Amino acid sequence: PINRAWWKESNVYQIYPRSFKDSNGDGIGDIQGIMSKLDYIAGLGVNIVWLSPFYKSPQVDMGYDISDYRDICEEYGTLSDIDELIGGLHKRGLKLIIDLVVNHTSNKHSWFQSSISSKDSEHRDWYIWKKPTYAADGTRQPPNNWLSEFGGSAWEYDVKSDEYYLHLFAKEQPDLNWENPRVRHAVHDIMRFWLARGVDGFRMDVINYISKDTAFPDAPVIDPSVTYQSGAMYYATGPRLHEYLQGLGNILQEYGAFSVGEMGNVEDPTEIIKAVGFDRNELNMIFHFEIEQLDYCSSRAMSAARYTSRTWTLTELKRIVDKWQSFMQVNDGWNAVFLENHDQGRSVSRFACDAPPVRRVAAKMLATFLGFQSGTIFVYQGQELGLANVPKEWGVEKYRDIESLNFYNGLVATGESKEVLDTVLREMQKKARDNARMPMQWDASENTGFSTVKPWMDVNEDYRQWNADSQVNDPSSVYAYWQSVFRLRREFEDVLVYGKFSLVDALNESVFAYKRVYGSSEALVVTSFRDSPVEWILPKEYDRPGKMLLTNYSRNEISGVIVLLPYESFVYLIK
Ligand code: TEU
Ligand code: CA
Repeated sequence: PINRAWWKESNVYQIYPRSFKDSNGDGIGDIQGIMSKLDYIAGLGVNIVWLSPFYKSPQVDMGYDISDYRDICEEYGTLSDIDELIGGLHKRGLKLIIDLVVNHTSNKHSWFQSSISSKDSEHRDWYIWKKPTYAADGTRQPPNNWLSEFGGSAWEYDVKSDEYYLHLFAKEQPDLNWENPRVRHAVHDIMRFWLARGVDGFRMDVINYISKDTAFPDAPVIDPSVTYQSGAMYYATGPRLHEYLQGLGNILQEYGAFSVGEMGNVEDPTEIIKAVGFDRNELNMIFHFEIEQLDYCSSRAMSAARYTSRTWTLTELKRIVDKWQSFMQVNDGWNAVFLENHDQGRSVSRFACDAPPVRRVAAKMLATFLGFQSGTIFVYQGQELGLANVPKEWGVEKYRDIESLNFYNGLVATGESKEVLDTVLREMQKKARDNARMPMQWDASENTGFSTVKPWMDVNEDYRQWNADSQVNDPSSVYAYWQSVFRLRREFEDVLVYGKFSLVDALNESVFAYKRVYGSSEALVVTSFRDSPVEWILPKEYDRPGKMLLTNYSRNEISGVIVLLPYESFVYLIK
């Protein structure tokens, strides 16, 4: 029998503070803005809110570059606003988890300021400093060939000390040296600081990157057309990862806190199960990125992979979903199930279709696909409304994110043709992180009710049709559909939360069907990923009386050969 836990029965709503709601008319989302929307969030039926970084930050990477872990970015509010938020959520029975970004800090953090000030600084070895290497002709080079996730070398040279520091992300995000026990203690203290304040747990940013292979070997050349290469195999599951995670796990346990770790680029699933196994005392669950990378080109690295097109098939998606669902079941782990976050394109645009006639059913289909899997379901702000990617006409000047801009501007700098640049822009419109970062669409008024002034990032022009105000009281809306998903998960908890997952009709390239089984109850989930009708032969064992729990058209019965309408989906409970 499966181990039950409150966090397995929970579902999460992610808020990106800069883009959620502006309360004071400066065009930037803030904590009081979130306060004004707590009933909206509670109304959706989630149990946990995950708030992306709100700490003091130069905002080079939108708050994932933290300069003070114990204070709030002035644009977002004050510490007492956070206290108020915790109280407001708890009053409504919701928990708050916050982002723990401790693979790196901002270069403006006092630790780094001290570290870079002198080789003798007490914080020097809080970061990863290495001597240069030299080419045959004597030119100075970085310690190895690792590529930064935001382009260029992962090492930045410091003239004063003639050493390089490691930054797996922007050069303004130096990596902490977890080998140093003082660093680990400092992180533990930060966790205690927030847990004592009342937060209920953490989403841990790139937490699998904290232990690096201390030999820092050169990465193999996967893409010969570029100088720097992904070194992920030397830091995605480093030698001391689980030791460090257990250190974090001890504190989580002390407080009974929730944890979800972001774990991209992990090759070996046994490493994952060590991180999330029920009795391991590390993390509750992790995010993997295999679905998000379905439409990335795997022969390139980082941004180049993201912005090179790749077509995918439904059976590939099935293989990935089945792999993780089965894997966790067999190993007593637990999945974090998601399609969207602040780093990804909108799912309806990317995995289905956002064209007007089908957008609503397509968004509901994806809610069905996602919402009945085994795992804790994560919904990103706006996903519950079926919000879409940036308009196709947007030029590069409308984008704000360092990841896509560095990549695009790098191509401009090397003199790439207009044709190449246009291709990249087309891929950005599908997959750039900014797709998820436009202001949340609250109503049909100017600036979509997000702000009284022009927001920090342009709103999506479709906001007059697509906004929360028009959906919350409409039983046929995407929002209402998500409400049903969460209600059904509660109502049929045994089968929909704890039931065993398996694929149905696994080789079908148009229909993603699966079942959940618990004792004698069984739920059949059927979703069509096609924009035209498809015939689907109902497997004989489902040609039995049952109950339609949810449908995105108006189907009541199923039997024989079913003609599934474009993006049709349903959940059928067998009696
Ligand atoms: O993201 C880590 C990361 O690698 C993503 O940028 C990437 O898009 C994903 O793994 C898919 O390949 C986290 C944060 O979510 C992101 O916003 C930060 O920029 C990054 O860490 C650095 O803190
Ligand atoms: Ca504001």
